[in-house]
Amino acid sequence: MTMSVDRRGTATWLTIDRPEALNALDGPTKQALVEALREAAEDPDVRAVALTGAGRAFCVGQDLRELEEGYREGRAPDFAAELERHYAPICKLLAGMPKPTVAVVNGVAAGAGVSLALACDLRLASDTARWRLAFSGIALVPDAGSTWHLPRVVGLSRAMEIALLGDWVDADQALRFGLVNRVWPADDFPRQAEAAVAALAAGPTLAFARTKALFRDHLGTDLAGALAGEAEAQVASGQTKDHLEGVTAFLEKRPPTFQGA
Ligand code: LHQ
Repeated sequence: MTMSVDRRGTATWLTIDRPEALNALDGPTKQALVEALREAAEDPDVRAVALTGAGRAFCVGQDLRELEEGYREGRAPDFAAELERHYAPICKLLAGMPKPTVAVVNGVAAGAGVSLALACDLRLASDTARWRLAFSGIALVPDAGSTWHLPRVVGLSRAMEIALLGDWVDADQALRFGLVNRVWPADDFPRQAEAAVAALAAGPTLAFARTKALFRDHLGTDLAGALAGEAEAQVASGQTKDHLEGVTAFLEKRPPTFQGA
């Protein structure tokens, strides 16, 4: 197995498990990721999805060794097919996941590994994690959704810096750039990340799903459209059990217990 799926309470943890190749994405790993993400999306008992890597890396993107034979013969891979078969579905599944997605960035992230982290809602990182877009190192353009996500996450100027200057981004810089949401010391990172994911998995899942969809949809909407979208989503949110529980808990001066329904 090149990827493990681990249920921890109401969260599911997907761990890319090829530490000897720094969790580079070969065909079976990408296929396993597509399937695991589909299952997580459809399973109502899963209320948050964490994506992480085994060993010292998060993920270093496409497995270049898998493509070695063609390159040695002077042929580039069929990029259109590669991207359509796995990277686009993975990116869309992460972005459209009707529950929070968290990249738990335990170490090096490069190439499409950065793209996967960017497609998640939040990025939590160890202070040993470092980031490099890496595509320019092999004369490619950023892919797997990173041309869409990166400027939106860090702004156009920093996206240009990360893509064109190509330097490593360390934990401090990643935090300053807004590339990551939280950084913790490596020894405390597993505990902190697990607690953060568990808190998300205990949240108002349907409201979270609608929040995600509204933010993404409204990136291309004017204010009037956004107000209309919010109203529609709020009507639906108002009819959930979790809304009733949230208000009741407030009135009773106790923390709410959300069921994700
Ligand atoms: C790897 C890889 C790797 C295979 C380390 N593949 N084995 C491209 C094409 C097609 C379609 C769609 O999109 C893409 C986009 C992409 O994602 S292109 C790939 C972008 N990623 C990279 O260019 C990163 C390449 N890796 C590196 O530059 C280094 O490994 C870094 C700087 C990440 C880490 O360096 P070190 O800490 O010095 O480790 P290492 O280089 O010794 O790597 C450890 C092992 O991992 C090594 O295997 P070996 O058998 O020699 O011990 C590497 O070959 C393997 N590995 N990245 N992408």
